[in-house]
Amino acid sequence: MTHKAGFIAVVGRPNVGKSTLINELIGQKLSITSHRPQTTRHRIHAIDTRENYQMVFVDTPGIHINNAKAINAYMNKMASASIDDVDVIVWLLEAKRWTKEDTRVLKHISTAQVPVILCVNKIDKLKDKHTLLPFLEEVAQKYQAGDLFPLSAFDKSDTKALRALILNRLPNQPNIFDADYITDRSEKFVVAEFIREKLMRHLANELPYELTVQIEQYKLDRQIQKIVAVIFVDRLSQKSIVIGNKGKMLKLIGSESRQSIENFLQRKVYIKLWVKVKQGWSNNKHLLTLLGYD
Ligand SMILES: Nc1nc2c(ncn2[C@@H]2O[C@H](COP(=O)(O)OP(=O)(O)OP(=O)(O)O)[C@@H](O)[C@H]2O)c(=O)[nH]1
Ligand SMILES: [Mg+2]
Repeated sequence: MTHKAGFIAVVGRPNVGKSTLINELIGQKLSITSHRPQTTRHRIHAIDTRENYQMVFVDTPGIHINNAKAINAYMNKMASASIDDVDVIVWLLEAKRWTKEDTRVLKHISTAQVPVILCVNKIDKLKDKHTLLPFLEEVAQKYQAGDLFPLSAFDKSDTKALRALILNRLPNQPNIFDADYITDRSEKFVVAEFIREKLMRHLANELPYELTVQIEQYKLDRQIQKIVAVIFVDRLSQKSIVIGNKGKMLKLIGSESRQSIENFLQRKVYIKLWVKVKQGWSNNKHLLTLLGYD
């Protein structure tokens, strides 16, 4: 039996469903998702190892146009760098929604030297499926991909078919990582991201991107994972939003984070959250490095 393995970059503009699709493809929640654009900030590998293959998915921040802040430049750089050095590119679009940012992604993709699978996601949202065909034709005019694949990330038969398509394009080679690896990131990193996911889901409307999470303490104490994390905000006024009326918001963030983390770690978790102001972190290269954006 031949064994296949390789890196698959999943790229596209923010909010098209890259992280959702990767979680579905590997069958485990690893990458954080939310209804807000620019949820993913760091490149992360999600590894799926089976008897006959190892797929290493590279989740990337959405390529976007607003480049003003240092963090935006960092995110775009991470995303475009991921297009090189992979074996397959999955480029994700959203059904019937081509934007200027998709045109920007197209520019990066057009120089790619590896097979590109162009996926049109969220087709479950279309009321009339017949309207998809003209969109696919329009897309095919802009870019001739090896494969054009409409799907819904939530549809198991779609993700199964996509997995087979990816497998077809992977080179024959042994595993790249140990079979029991699921990511290149540390447990602590994933835990911090899960907390940030809850913040994005509940508060992104109030504080778009001015949030980051740092784990201050992480230790196993009699089978219980003890976690102390600090939520950094940009301004003092944002601190009270995160804490909420009588501390309600922070409590909710804490309890939802605990559930996700327990699911991921498969052990009991105790979590304590603090909120601190670190002014201007999202536009300060030095602070970005200190907070792990390097
Ligand atoms: N209806 C529908 N919603 C989807 C589908 N795939 C993803 N979504 C939703 O789209 C939103 C964005 O999903 P993400 O996976 O966070 O998108 P992303 O491309 O990783 O976004 P960034 O990390 O910000 O670049 C979430 O609310 C998802 O639940 C789909 O196939 N159908
Ligand atoms: Mg994402």
